[in-house]
Amino acid sequence: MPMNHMQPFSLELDFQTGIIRPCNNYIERRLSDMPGMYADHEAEQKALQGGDPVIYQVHQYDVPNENGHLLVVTSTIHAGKIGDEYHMTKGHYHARRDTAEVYVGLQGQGYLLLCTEEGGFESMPVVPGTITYIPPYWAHRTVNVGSEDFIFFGVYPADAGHDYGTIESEGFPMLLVQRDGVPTLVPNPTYGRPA
Ligand code: M6P
Ligand code: ZN
Repeated sequence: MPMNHMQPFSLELDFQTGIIRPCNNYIERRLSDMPGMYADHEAEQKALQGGDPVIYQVHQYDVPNENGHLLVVTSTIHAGKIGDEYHMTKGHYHARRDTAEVYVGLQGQGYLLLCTEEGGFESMPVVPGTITYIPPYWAHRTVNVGSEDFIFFGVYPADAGHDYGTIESEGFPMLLVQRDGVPTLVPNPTYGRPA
């Protein structure tokens, strides 16, 4: 075996919390880390003043960012809303657009929202046991529509990279909000325009 081959390894995944052990890349995103991403800016300001809540946590195990390697990652989105919009991830395209990703629902009630640069949009529920396939060229965002943590596992090419800028400036075509107590997709009034 050539010396530069990496050794196989295994990790422990806690399905109740989404924590991966060991974990060499932990990210915590608070509301202040995603300015202007929620449609209701007044509710955003209020929540920031009220303590800047942690919206989600990401546990990833980093391997070399090289073609051939895969990254494994979990996200734990805490339940809640900013205004009537459910807690969600920032959402991203892959910097290398021709790379896919797979998510597996582990806990809670979530949705996956996807869009393309040509204006395409799709959404699908993600619950424990759901496998979703995110093809190349689709931006992806996840949303917790339940009353407990929404936790999912993901795997994607290690050289994919994250492009946040496109979503930061354009947003997603649709928002997932609570209407009459029910998760409802509504058109994003500022889609395509800087927030
Ligand atoms: C999933 C994966 C990660 C991503 C995380 C949070 O676990 O797609 O690559 O980082 O969700 O989403 P975002 O990076 O958009 O904040
Ligand atoms: Zn991704």
